[in-house]
Amino acid sequence: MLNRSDRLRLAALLLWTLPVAALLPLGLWRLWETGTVLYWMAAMVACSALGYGLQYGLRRRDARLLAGAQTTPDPAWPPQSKTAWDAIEAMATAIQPADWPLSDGPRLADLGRAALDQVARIYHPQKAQPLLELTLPHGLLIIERACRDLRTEIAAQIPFSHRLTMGDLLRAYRWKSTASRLLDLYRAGRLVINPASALLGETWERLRGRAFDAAWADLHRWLLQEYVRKVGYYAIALYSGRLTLTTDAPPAAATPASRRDQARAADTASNQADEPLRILILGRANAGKSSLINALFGRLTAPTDVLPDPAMPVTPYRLERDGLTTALIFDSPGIDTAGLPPKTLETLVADADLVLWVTAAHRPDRQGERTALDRIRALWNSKPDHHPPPLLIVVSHIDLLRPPREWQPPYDLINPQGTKAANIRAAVEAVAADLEVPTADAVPVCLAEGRVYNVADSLWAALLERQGPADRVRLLRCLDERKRSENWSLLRQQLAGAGRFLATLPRRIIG
Ligand SMILES: Nc1nc2c(ncn2[C@@H]2O[C@H](COP(=O)(O)OP(=O)(O)OP(=O)(O)O)[C@@H](O)[C@H]2O)c(=O)[nH]1
Ligand SMILES: [Mg+2]
Repeated sequence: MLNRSDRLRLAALLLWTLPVAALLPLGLWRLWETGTVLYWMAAMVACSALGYGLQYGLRRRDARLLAGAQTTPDPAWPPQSKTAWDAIEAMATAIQPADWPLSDGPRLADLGRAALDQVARIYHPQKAQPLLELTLPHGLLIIERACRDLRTEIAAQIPFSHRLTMGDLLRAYRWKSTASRLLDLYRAGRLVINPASALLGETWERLRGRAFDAAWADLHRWLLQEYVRKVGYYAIALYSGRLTLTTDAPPAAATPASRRDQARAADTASNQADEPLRILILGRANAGKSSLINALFGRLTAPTDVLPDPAMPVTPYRLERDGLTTALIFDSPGIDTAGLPPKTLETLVADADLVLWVTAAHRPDRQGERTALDRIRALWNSKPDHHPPPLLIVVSHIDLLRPPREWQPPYDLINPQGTKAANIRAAVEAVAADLEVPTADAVPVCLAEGRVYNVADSLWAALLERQGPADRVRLLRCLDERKRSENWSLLRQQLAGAGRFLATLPRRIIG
């Protein structure tokens, strides 16, 4: 219903437009009189066709621009987050703009809630109302982040969005139906006065209207989809521990455990402020684990000055090299010895960003290693909200393969010539099959002192290749740690706040 002020506004508008609107019938009359009306019609058809083509092209360009301005998932997300993102993406794609008018605030809030619910359901599948698992500050954080991003995107993508007020938009919405009713009236009148031109005009109107409506629908759809994606993105970031309540910067500060290990590292140079990459060396006794560390360092690093830690039977060394995130590399006792109990092994692999598994090429009984490795893999797979650390198999003792007397590196292992090279290649394939890893993840080396081979080139290259995935594991590990410490520090703050409140309570009551 039009209220009184709207009606007066409408009258003002009519008075403004009446003289201009009268020009059309008057002009047509004049054209008719001079016999040029057909030319005018031809020009009108040509202009309409050009205009329609231009509008069509613009719409396609806009669609491309909008598609480019689309929230995408973080490539560093673990598998569970990717599942959640697929659900959000499916929800965004299925959105019909007609179902979600922008003027209906409560309905839009429902849409945001549905996106949140979608994510919560994946992280808390056993809960009937998973959304209720979210704390109030965390809920507010998602809204804050999603709104911040949407604001910058809208400002960047929608022309004049920084000049249009919410009132403008609402008024435009309210007026739309009135205006179209009036337009219908005008069209009917025109049809009576001049059927031919009205018919042409009608076709033109329709084409133009359709093109503009479609462009508006595209924008409307983009807005809704981005809204869902943004809410989903931050909900996923929060549930997977990548968003914490207190700070914004990606956390890579050294965790307490790594600070301790750095202090224990044989080479106690200045401690790194950033969290180091934690590389864990595992394997059976005598496989060549300690020799691997020496070969990687290129010199003997005696861990004599290291304090023995009975709870953690591993020895950390600092590993620095161009192109590699500063790392701590941990030497461990054989997995088949009493020196590495299963519980300790579990803690170690849970904290590792990269695992180097050393196995001797000349010892073909690998059932025990396979069992241990499968247990470790099961442990990793039980945490879908984490990436499993990359695993590299180091196949040592290749110099002892048949013929054992022959040792004349380098060997071409891609096109093996001679028995030794063929045996090395066969050993690598056997190890890969026994431990169920791709052959590309097994690197043959010799670690015997004075005979070190294939470490400086192939092994280092394989290590550096796995740095990206290992860094992702490191970052998630830091975030977990920060979330843990944040929980405590927030609780401390809140308790302190509550304490202050209680202390001043008597005064407040009396005052
Ligand atoms: N011939 C040969 N000997 C090797 C190779 N790698 C290691 N060794 C020798 O194997 C023996 C055991 O090597 P370590 O590096 O101490 O083995 P480890 O895995 O650290 O053994 P634990 O610490 O007892 O579990 C040492 O005598 C090494 O010199 C290799 O590739 N070829
Ligand atoms: Mg050792």
